[in-house]
Amino acid sequence: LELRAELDHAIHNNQLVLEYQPIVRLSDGHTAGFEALLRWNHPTRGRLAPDAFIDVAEESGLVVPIGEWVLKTAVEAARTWRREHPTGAPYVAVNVSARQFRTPGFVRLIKRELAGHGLPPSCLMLEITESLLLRDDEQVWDDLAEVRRLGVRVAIDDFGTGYSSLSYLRHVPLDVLKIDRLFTGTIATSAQQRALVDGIVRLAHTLGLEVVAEGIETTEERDLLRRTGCPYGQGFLFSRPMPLPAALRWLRLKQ
Ligand code: G
Ligand code: G
Ligand code: MN
Ligand code: NA
Repeated sequence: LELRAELDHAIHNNQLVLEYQPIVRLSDGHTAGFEALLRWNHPTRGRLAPDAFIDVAEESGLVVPIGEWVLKTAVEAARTWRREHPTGAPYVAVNVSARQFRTPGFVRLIKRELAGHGLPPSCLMLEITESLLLRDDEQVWDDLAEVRRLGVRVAIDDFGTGYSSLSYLRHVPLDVLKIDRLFTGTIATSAQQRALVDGIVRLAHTLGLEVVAEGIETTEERDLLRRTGCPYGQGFLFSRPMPLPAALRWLRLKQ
């Protein structure tokens, strides 16, 4: 209960911040996008990652205003780096919780934020989880389809950690599959894991999905992924999540 009150307070007192982690094209290191990751500068407990408060946010409904703030802030960031890099500007990928996605008006919010900042929808990617897709909820699928009709891309996050059947991948309106870092972290030491990642990459290609491998920490992992045909990656090898000014410096150096 205390955390809930503090979180409410946090929204209004600028204690929430976004950091941006580059998503890199493995063939040449080009920055294709940034994932926006939420942090809470808690007055006494220091910097908190979402795992420490997202459940409370969900249960209390605060995830809705927080999600609005995240979307707005991320879109503003995308506009900022687009101003500096008009061609080939990176997209911004935003994590969207199931509760947030199912809030009435979510699609309207996206339209409003994009239009308000004069940004093409291709600048935005939504990262959703498998659990959202497993809901037998027609509204979710309609909303996903509508968002994609706008030109916003949709990624499935943490792929491979849920226990869903693969069959839904054929039907779901998706553009990108993000391979969970659980797999990335073991490819260098396990032939079995390597085979599994290879299978996921092929499956994605067959279904016309783009692939991003998460949690790349070593050049060995990067090279193995590149060799399996995985086009994009993200992880501490390239960069930790960083505040916007550092992300802009990163782009000036790399782009
Ligand atoms: O850096 P990392 O600890 O940020 O992220 C932990 C988890 O929190 C990840 O599963 C990530 O998807 C999730 N997450 C990060 N930012 C956001 C956000 O803005 N909204 C939601 N709902 N989840 C987020
Ligand atoms: O669930 P999601 O993929 O949205 O969460 C991203 C999380 O992964 C964030 O907490 C981010 O800080 C973390 N992360 C990003 N790159 C790496 C990495 O190379 N290694 C590890 N261990 N975590 C990473
Ligand atoms: Mn994510
Ligand atoms: Na993930």
